[in-house]
Amino acid sequence: MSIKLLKQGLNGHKPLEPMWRQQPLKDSYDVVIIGGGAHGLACAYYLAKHHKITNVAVLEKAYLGSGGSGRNTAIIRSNYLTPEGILFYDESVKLYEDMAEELDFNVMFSQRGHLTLAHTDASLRTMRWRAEVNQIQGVNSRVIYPDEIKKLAPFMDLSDYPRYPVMGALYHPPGGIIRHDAVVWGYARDADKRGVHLHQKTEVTGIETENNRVVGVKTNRGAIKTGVVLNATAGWASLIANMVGLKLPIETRPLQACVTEPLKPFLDVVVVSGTLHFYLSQSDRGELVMGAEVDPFTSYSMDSTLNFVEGLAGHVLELFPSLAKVRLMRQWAGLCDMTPDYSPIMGFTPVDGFLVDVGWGTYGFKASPVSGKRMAELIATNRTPDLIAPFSYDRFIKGKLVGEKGAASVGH
Ligand code: PYC
Repeated sequence: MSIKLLKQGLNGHKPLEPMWRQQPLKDSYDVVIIGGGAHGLACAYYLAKHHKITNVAVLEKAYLGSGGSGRNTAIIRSNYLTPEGILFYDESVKLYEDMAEELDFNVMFSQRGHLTLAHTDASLRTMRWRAEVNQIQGVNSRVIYPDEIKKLAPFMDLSDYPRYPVMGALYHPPGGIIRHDAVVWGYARDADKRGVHLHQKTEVTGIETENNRVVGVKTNRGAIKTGVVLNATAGWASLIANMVGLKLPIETRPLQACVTEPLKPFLDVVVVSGTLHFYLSQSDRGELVMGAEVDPFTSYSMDSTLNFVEGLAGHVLELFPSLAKVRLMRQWAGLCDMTPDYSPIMGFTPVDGFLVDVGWGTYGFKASPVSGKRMAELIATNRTPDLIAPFSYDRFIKGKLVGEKGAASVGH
């Protein structure tokens, strides 16, 4: 037990301190970050910590972490398909490994391993390909077969009985799950301590430009002068970009997820099946956290549907028939900004001072630390760091796409 925890226990109950302050909205900031999720907060944190840029406002139209950061299934991994994607997400995993100590906040990162199942010869081939590219980039991934899978997930049906029997899996030991709210709160608390202003219930209603250069932001609480705006939103990225007349190659689709009642611990690995379209993990509370592919239509709706849970449950039960009587407790949806190549868009845009950290599809949460760190570096130095250069806006104009569809959660 930590000394801090022991002291708190012995000192008796004290009212909780707010984790960040409510600040007045100033009429000018050096940097305005739109979106109070893990990406925006991480960028604010790194601007303050690494670059001593603290005259920064994070604007969030609802509450911190109310968007994708609080709606994802908290899976962390770096077993991507392209060298660019692998290197990028690998830095993120490493930053997550140090996060609890760095932020002095228990983010409950559990590196329990991540299995992507292969049910056909074709997907086994893709897993071998991914394993090789991962290993070349120094990332720990390898293909394993049912005898080893059985040891990692003893309750999974590895017989010939399921409609799609398991032939093998890409095993990625550093992958795992984390407490997503804690990541948001940890970054928010530290950014606040360093002088960043966090403004909740502050909706951006317009962005002002002069001669193709950002000069300010309009909000429901008043106008702000600034020369740098970072669009770090998910779900609303195209609408924010439209405010400066910029079109993003993004389609927005809902993604649903759900959790069951708590069960005794029985699953100590993250299981993903691209063919059966599901991912499943067991949280530290014992709940099964489950999701599937994005809804098959574009929409800004965050309604949950029966259709979704019926389809998901059918697929999960194919491999875990013993869960048939488990009850669902909660279901929710978030919005995903899908790009044509299933990679994000980060960096400068044709509008001076308007930067983007968008297009995170269903894989944004796991990139929060690295995108925050590297976007902060870009803002501070006015140079694009090599690690994020492949994800620039102009790759769509130059035709240099970074095709990650084969490794983007489940087959969308
Ligand atoms: O990319 O690992 C992933 C993921 C899991 C759920 C949604 N996306």
